[in-house]
Amino acid sequence: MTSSVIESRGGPRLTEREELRRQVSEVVGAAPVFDMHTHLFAPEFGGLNLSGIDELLTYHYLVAETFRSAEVSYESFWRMSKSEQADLVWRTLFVEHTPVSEAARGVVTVLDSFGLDTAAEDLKEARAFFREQDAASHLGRVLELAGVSDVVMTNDPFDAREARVWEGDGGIDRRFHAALRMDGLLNDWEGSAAALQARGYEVDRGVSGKTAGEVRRFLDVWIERMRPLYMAVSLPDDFEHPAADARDRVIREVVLPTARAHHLPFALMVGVRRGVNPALRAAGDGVGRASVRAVERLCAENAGVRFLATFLSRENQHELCVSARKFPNLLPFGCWWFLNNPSIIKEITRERLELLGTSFVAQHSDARVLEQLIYKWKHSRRCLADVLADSYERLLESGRAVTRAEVERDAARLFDGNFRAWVGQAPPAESRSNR
Ligand code: FIX
Ligand code: ZN
Repeated sequence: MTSSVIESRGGPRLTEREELRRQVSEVVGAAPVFDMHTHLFAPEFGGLNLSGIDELLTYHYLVAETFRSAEVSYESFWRMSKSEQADLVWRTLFVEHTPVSEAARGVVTVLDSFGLDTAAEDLKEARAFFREQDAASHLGRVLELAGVSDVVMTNDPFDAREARVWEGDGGIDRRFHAALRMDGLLNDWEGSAAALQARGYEVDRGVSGKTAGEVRRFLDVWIERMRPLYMAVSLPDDFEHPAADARDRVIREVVLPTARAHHLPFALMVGVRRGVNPALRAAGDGVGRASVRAVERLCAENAGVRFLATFLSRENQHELCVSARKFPNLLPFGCWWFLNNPSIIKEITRERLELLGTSFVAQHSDARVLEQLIYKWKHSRRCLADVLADSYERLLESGRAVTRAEVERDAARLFDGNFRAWVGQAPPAESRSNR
């Protein structure tokens, strides 16, 4: 036993600041992650899988940043091939400027983790490296480097490329799980109604008559096929509930009954302003402060439904914590998109720990390109370790020192356990046998 610890029944208590911080960093650095929201796909989805340096550099976060510094018109950028775009992004953000933004630093973290030159003049070495990788072992290596045990995809029941896999005979890689995305139904009801009619469902634009039952029948089929862990939707900053629109009717008459019937949580991702600058395409979405009350009302009216919620605006974060204190059927998750920056992750996580203890999901990656898992989780782990260590230090000042076992329990809850419990997934075999 060192002088920095005192034995207790739960293991040594960490009474010395430096040792405490060292152990927190070690535990948080190694805790397995259940990545509850990504845009990645299981290997069986073939071409939908994005990987490699060209995909990393043409991530929409970096495309938006490139337009701020490169002398290029939207038209000529979109006319370029993917590798020409990647070359331009690299030259602009990594050679001509210093890659200090979070998304640019992320690429540096990825290159560094594979031992590649992070300050190269061009992409020759990186391209050769990714070309040589065997897809299956590369996937295993990335998950290992990121410390991710499980990945939740974003699955669109209207996407024909996905449908071919779901409708096929083979299973999918067990490390990947489905999430049934409802954006089509809830953000483009007219388009979805037409698509459903084309598939033989008796629906109408006014969401009347047989419509709700027919859409539920459609969802039942997809739930049977995908076995999703939850249903999810991204919502605009002006989302309201109740509201006199098709979206609200579909939520009340289709989504909530489906959630009850299948015991499926409903994830709300609120505050995106799609197409603020359409010329930027996928990079053109913005953010707006949204109504947390709309989510509160959904939670209050549907006590039997479990909701997951994340808001895109920094200004909504405190209110979300307060709502979660009022509604045990509300689980806040992640630091989404424009919030996924160390300064804001730390602020939000501190706020959540102070108001909710460890009863939230600390982070999701939102990765679109496989190797992003490495940087997103490495950077987020660093933030969580700092913030948790600060909390434990304050606890120490108040008279209670934590044990390493308690730190492990907290990290496991924040990265894995809270989400697993919410979606009814059994804990991993190892921790089950430890109980
Ligand atoms: O709606 C979403 O799931 C968003 O995360 C994406 O649409 C967004 O483009 C993104 O990649 C953010 O990280
Ligand atoms: Zn997303």
